[in-house]
Amino acid sequence: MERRLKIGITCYPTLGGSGVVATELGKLLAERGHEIHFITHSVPFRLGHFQKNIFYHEVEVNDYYVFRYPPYDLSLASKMAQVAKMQNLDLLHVHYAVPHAICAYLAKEMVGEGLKTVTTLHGTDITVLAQDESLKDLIRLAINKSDAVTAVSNDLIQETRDLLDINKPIDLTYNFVDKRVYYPRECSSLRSDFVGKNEKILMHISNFRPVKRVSDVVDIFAKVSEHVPSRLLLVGEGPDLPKVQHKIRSLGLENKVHFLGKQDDVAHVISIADIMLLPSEKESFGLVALEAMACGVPTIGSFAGGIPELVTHGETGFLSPIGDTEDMAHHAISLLQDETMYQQFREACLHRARTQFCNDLITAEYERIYYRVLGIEAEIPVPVCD
Ligand code: GMT
Repeated sequence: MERRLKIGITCYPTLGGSGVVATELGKLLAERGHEIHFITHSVPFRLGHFQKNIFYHEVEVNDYYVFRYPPYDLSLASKMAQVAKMQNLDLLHVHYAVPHAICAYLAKEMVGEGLKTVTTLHGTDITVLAQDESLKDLIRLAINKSDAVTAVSNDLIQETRDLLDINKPIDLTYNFVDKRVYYPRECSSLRSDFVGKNEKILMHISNFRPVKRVSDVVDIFAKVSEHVPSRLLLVGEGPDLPKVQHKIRSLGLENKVHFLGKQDDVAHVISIADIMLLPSEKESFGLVALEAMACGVPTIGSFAGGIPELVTHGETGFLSPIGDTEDMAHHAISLLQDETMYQQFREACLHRARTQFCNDLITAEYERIYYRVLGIEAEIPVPVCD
């Protein structure tokens, strides 16, 4: 192995795709022999059991009585600097620009140039927050001060350039799936809890925020269920959940829709689905569509953001303009009614996930970036993913 690195990782530990990517990446890097220090306010939810080379440092917020708003960001920056000095870290890799990238910059100012910083942009840190004039300059500063910046799709790279007028290079680091976890699971018994032999399952997984357009999911399902005996499984929770529940009741679909709440064993749950629905308004990549792809489940979704870089229209799923639920339903119906086409899509999904987005490939990409910012000459072979 090339020189073993000591890396601090900061992410949102309790929710979201960026936290999943950061945690899974940390675990994979640790397996490859690097020393990983998670610096977060709680244990990352995907961390799982004890693993060699992984350490966790909790950020504690100082809530001194004069503070109306206890300064989490400053506590995080101090903790990053403290861990970096104590553990002799080579670099800090932060996920999501706000506030993590700016905290990393502060930490570097405290530690000195020896500490390098890498920022990964995940989505709404740019597509929503960088549109906010009160944050724009701060996000630009954070990006410009990072030794390397990566983003999870070409679309997000372009949007970052356009919104923030950034000229520095931004590396592309797609989301990935661990092929040892995401593959089609045997799930006939779980499936039979929800559907009969000739019924299909449509699924949506998200944090039910407005950008996910979960109401569109219900509209698509309402149209599909008129033609194909089917059920809709909704996984996750969030602010739009009550609105969605109301819509389901008003359309009289209560008996055909199941709410599964938050689920940990996503690979198992996804494996029972026939189609994943992702009609988002904004989606820098769409990790859930990749997880579905790796389990052999095609996605019907929108052309938003980076989704077309992941879902090949007409091969591993179908995409439509944002909000065009009629077209999305039409695609879902034709796919579900044509078994031969469905099997072709399934095979294409499995192949694309394994070869283009496998864990080994993307982890090696991140390693290459780390060695580059540290000025270490390293030969990282391109892994063969088949
Ligand atoms: O940007 C967000 O909304 C948060 C973030 C998260 O933590 O879930 O999601 C983004 O990051 C994921 C991992 O890189 C991407 O797969 C999601 O597409 C992206 N979400 C959006 O762009 C809405």
